[in-house]
Amino acid sequence: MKTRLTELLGIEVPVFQGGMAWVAEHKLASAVSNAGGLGIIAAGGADCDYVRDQVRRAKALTDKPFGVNIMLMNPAAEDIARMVAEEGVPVVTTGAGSPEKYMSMWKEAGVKVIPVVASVALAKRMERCGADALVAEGCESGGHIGELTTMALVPQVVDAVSVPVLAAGGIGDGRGMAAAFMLGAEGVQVGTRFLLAEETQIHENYKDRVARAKDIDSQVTGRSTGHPIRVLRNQMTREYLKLESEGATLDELEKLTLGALRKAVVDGDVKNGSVMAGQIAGLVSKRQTCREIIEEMTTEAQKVIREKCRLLDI
Ligand code: TUI
Repeated sequence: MKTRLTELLGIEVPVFQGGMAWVAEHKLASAVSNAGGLGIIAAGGADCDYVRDQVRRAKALTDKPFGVNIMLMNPAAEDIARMVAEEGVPVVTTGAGSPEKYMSMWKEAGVKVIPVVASVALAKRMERCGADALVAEGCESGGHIGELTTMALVPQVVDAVSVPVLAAGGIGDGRGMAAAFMLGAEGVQVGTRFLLAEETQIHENYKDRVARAKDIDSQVTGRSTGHPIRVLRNQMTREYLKLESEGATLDELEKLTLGALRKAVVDGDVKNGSVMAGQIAGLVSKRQTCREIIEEMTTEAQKVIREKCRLLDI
């Protein structure tokens, strides 16, 4: 499956594994890269030494390209930005901000830079300062989200820039992947489906909660604080949304979400923790290896496109 993106990065299939904080560590990332996609280590809120160690471990497990996602609200973002250049990490993706000030350093180090954007304005700015490609992430995604849906965002970003665009948000199978191509994307980034990958080392309770999720189980906390986060509903979201509707202060709300992702991912407290997952969680229930996920998605995408062409007499 060749697109400008597979050529740019030297990968076999245009599938990125999303840089999920606390979830996407070196074993998952290297498994995805070994399966022909682009595995991504999430820096999340971690410190630089931890991420450097993860990078070195990934290098030991794969000869294929892999990436590091830098969450730009992390106080250690600047140190991590320098570290990925020093370590010669092949690809960096960024989230929750603009990586403008690091771009020239990464370009000089030969790092491919692929910012995650949630608006056309940021997409254009990123292309102007040298982005090699972009991930256009719709608000169906889990975690920190923007305003627009994938269906509305992707074609508008594709029209606004000339670099390759990957679609993210709500893509969990070959049909979603085929739809992304129809919108003009040249690749997809998948998060939620990889939560259930066999190589994903998270608490079994988290996997089980995602596997049991129904279509309407997804909720957004933090709309009033300016940090909207999509999670699966539980005791924490019930309390949070009640407090939020009563006009609670930022401090009161943050008490509920501080360390909440770790609580869910590591401790398996899926009642009081933050179970970040996208709207597609209701479709995700199979435990598979990364290789099986990637192969199934790509062959299904090819099959549905072929069938639709036949049906439409193309
Ligand atoms: O970054 C994400 N998703 C994330 S990061 C994350 S870690 C976290 N944990 C707890 C609390 C808060 C965060 C969990 N999920 N996706 C990429 C993304 N970036 N989505 C939206 C944006 C975005 C939003 C506004 C990017 C830039 C932006 O504005 C920047 C500007 O300067 O215009």
